Amino acid sequence: MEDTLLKVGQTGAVRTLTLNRPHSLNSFTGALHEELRSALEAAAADTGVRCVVLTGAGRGFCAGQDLSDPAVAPNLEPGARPTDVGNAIERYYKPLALRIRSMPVPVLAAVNGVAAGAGANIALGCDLVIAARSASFIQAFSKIGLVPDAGGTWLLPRLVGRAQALGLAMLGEKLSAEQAERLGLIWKCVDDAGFADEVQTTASRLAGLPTRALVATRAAIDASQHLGFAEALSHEGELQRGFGGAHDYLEGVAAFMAKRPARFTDR
Ligand code: T3D
Repeated sequence: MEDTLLKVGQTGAVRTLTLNRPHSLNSFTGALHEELRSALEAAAADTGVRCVVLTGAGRGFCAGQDLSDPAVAPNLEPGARPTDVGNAIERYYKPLALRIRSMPVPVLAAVNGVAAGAGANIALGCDLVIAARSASFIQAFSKIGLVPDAGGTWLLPRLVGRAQALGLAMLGEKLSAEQAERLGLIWKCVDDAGFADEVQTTASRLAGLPTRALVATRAAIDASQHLGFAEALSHEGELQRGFGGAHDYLEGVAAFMAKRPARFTDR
């Protein structure tokens, strides 16, 4: 057994959260959910954190729900009431997906190995996904009689379009990191040897950028799904009105004019 279900590390302003149940490919139990929830809350509240990296220990990123967890395992006793799997979604997966989407800092999924079921969709809900070339993505739900959750039905068609979303979700085939990059499902696939460096470099870059503008960019892109073009233009105008008076804008322009690197501090 691991000492801790979630490892928490910090390099500069980058907080790294490592799912740490490698014997079951970091599948989720209620206890792991609770630890991850607390760690995300702590990162959100800590102004010294400007980027969160989510990754997995061992050879997997996350295999979704731990199917051996008695809280979700089907009750096979004759006449037994069916297990309410929806409870796990409402209690854990929906809050987790929403928390990641509303973090006050960018969230980078560093997919080190297989990401299956809710594990895949939690990764896809992060702002950037970098995968090691040996990693893979599986919408494993159809194989066990479920539908994609943890945001999958929303994320997949928006990331790759309806045709690919349905293919991935219905067939549940393993998609290599390279295929995922080619489809536009993820930001980048990198060689295993350079994976850790690429993750740290990208996370540090994100941490050095104007955090509040990055987070507003995420929200604006998500909001644009429900807006017409003219409404999106107006929304952008409102946002720029706010950001134009913020310290980071003054600093960004001053740094550009002085030909020096900017030091963004708003959070
Ligand atoms: O159910 C609810 O509560 C609702 C919520 C649902 C959300 C979901 O995420 S549903 C989807 C759940 N996940 C899956 O169905 C994926 C199950 N796992 C797999 O299909 C395969 O393990 C993988 C394709 C991910 C990887 O295959 P492979 O061959 O590389 O590894 P493996 O040998 O299958 O797994 C290694 C070990 O991890 C193995 O244990 P062992 O035999 O060495 O003791 C395996 O049982 C364990 N493991 C992998 N995934 C899970 C798991 N144990 C529990 N739950 C898992 N999800």
